[in-house]
Amino acid sequence: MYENLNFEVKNKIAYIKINRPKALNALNSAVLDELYAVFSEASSNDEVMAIILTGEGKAFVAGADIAEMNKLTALEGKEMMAKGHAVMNFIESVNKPVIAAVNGFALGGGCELAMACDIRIASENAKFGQPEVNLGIIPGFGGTQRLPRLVGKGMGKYLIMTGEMISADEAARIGLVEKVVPAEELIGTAEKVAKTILEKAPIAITAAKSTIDIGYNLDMAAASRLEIEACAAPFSSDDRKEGMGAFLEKRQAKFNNK
Ligand code: CO8
Repeated sequence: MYENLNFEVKNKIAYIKINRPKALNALNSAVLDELYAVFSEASSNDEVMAIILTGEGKAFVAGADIAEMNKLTALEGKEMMAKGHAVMNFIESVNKPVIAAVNGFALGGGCELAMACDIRIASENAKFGQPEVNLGIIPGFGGTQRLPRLVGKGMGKYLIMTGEMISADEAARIGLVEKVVPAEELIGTAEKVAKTILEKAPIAITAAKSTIDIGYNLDMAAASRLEIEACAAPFSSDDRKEGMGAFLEKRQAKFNNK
């Protein structure tokens, strides 16, 4: 049981909803601990093949909890940042696709949380931003690194140095989100994307995720070697035989996920 989260598993999809709407789902230490725990649970549950993360109410997450942060010494702040990084890095490393269904404000630590997910679907009313400079700090849960990697260095600096809040459409235009849909279609669209991925060979999906994430931080020569090694595992799998065999026999592939 979680105090600040709802968690359920249905049809191979784990649904995680941050449920602290009175504080716009702000990430305090307890929420970060629970996020780590729930992603561990979803990751180790064999029934779960994809994860959808969303928020209750009008926010996805409005950032780290400012009331809690305000009481921290620099050393305690550092510990909180390390905890935030551990959560974001763990989400990124989970060997199942993670889709952020961004239902409202995704600010500061909320934008950082969405960026740690593999794919971001936003409702039309969602808002994104890294407003930390308004509080006298900079992003501390990975934003200075993940944002420029997603939207480019110039746009990353623009958003972090101005603290500007942008619309879902603008976020899609700059590559911060992959799809924008009406609010009532948000979870359905995230499910549709998850189901499309679940129809593919699971070993290929896991290999694609980790090869992209690890390779992104390597030089091209090392990244090429990584891809060659990483493609070897799915290449020798039954799913590869099935996928290619099905194509050649002009039939639908039946992977190990059925
Ligand atoms: N932390 C704590 N409480 C929050 C937060 C937050 N980030 N955001 C909103 N709340 C609370 C409000 O205080 C308010 O509480 P109460 O009802 O008790 O007064 C309640 O949620 C509702 O908020 P508002 O009344 O402000 O709602 P509005 O619709 O008027 O405004 C906004 C919505 C625009 C989202 C506004 O709430 C806002 O600007 N929130 C703060 C956004 C922000 O600055 N986020 C970045 C935080 S810093 C950060 O994430 C850095 C992470 C890494 C650093 C780690 C260092 C340790």
